Amino acid sequence: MPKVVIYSTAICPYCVRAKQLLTRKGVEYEELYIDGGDRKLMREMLERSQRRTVPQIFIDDYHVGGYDDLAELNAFGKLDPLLGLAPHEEPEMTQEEDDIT
Ligand SMILES: N[C@@H](CCC(=O)N[C@@H](CS)C(=O)NCC(=O)O)C(=O)O
Repeated sequence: MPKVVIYSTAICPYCVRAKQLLTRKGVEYEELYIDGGDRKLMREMLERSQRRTVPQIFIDDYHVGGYDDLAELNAFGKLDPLLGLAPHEEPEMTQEEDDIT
């Protein structure tokens, strides 16, 4: 499974949403707090993402972006392949359900 890294801060509703989405998928992630007094981490996030807001999410070296970007990838079915998750298969219809449609 690829490594997921989230640059975040202690108070950050968008970070919470991003983490919830990943947790729902059973994906583990490493969270790096850029407000913990370690300026190196802040610089690292700026250099890697060219963005100043949190969260900034990386799947291995792929820069996803923020929560909106993560949610959009998910809505278009592009997130699971990036995460190495098996494609979601719709259950086959029973004959009865098929007759209705
Ligand atoms: N559209 C962005 C919004 C991110 C955002 O606004 N994050 C807030 C914290 S929850 C932030 O970094 N605010 C500081 C700023 O705007 O400079 C996303 O979905 O990640």
